[in-house]
Amino acid sequence: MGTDRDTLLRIFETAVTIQIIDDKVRSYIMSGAIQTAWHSPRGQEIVASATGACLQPQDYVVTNYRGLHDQIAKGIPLRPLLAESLGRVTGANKGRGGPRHVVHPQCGLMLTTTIVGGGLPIANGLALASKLRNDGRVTVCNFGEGAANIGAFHEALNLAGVWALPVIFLCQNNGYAESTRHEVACAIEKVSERASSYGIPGTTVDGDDPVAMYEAACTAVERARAGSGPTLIEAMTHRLQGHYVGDTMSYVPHQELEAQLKADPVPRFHSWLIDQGHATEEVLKAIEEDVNASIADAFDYAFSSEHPDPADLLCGVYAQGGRRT
Ligand SMILES: Cc1ncc(C[n+]2csc(CCOP(=O)(O)OP(=O)(O)O)c2C)c(N)n1
Repeated sequence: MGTDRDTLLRIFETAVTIQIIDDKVRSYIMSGAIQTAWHSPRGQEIVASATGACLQPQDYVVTNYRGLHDQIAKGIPLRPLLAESLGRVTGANKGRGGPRHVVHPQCGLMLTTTIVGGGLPIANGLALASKLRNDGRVTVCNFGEGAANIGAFHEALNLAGVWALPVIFLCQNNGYAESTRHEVACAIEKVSERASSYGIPGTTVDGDDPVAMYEAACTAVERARAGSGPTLIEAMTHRLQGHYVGDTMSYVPHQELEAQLKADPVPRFHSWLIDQGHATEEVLKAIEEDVNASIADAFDYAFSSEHPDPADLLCGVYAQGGRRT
């Protein structure tokens, strides 16, 4: 395994990409330049970036409406990703899905769903297909701790355990499901303890720690790829923005939010890389400049693309294709 310098810098580059894009999308929404619903993954960048670094291009990922970080970490090219987020015809899904329904099968991003807990049984289906085909792929299924209280979570973990499916259930525990704190909705402290009910390993990890997150994800990926079955990872993290853009977070105690904002994992990772001697300020600056250039190019592409033609609305909906006459 081992988190070598290249891997750490790759994780950093992905995390910075997520952070900058998310900050820009929110500011475009607030200025009225774009109109979309948006659920920010700020604060959860390291979970996705470190996990993505353990995966192969052919592996599958399932995510939810807060999935920008998972989509970027799976390697979806920024142009079609941002064009989709802006609802443009050049988007990954021709602008019809928007940010909360992105799929990009060529990159292994198989589902972005708004149905809380809905991704878990679907991830099992993908993993079952891989197992039957013996193609060596693993599936990572991302969801929040709120989703771990949905029936589908329990059904999916049970079946994955029984069939030893090559799937990693990655619970991104950001402490809140909309405005509901974890402890008000769940009688046990650690979601990962639930794994034992289904005969699979469960672990809780600091999701904001790139090394710990990378090692936990790689262990689970190796186990799944070796045919030994699923793992439940609970990655402890924080949501630095509201549930959606416009949510004022009045339900989060002021001091708690202040402390979390101070501990923003991306700048913390930046300082850590320098303190540990993995990179200099110049190296990280060069990475950030490259990232900014790619993002500027992708936003230009998205903004200069057309919205879908309403006349094409039903194309691709029915098996026969084409327009309904
Ligand atoms: C089946 C279902 N129930 C309720 C909702 C409404 N809803 C949207 S997001 C959300 C909170 C989910 O919290 P969590 O799973 O912790 O994920 P997070 O938003 O924190 O990433 C809820 C209840 C939904 N989309 N789907």
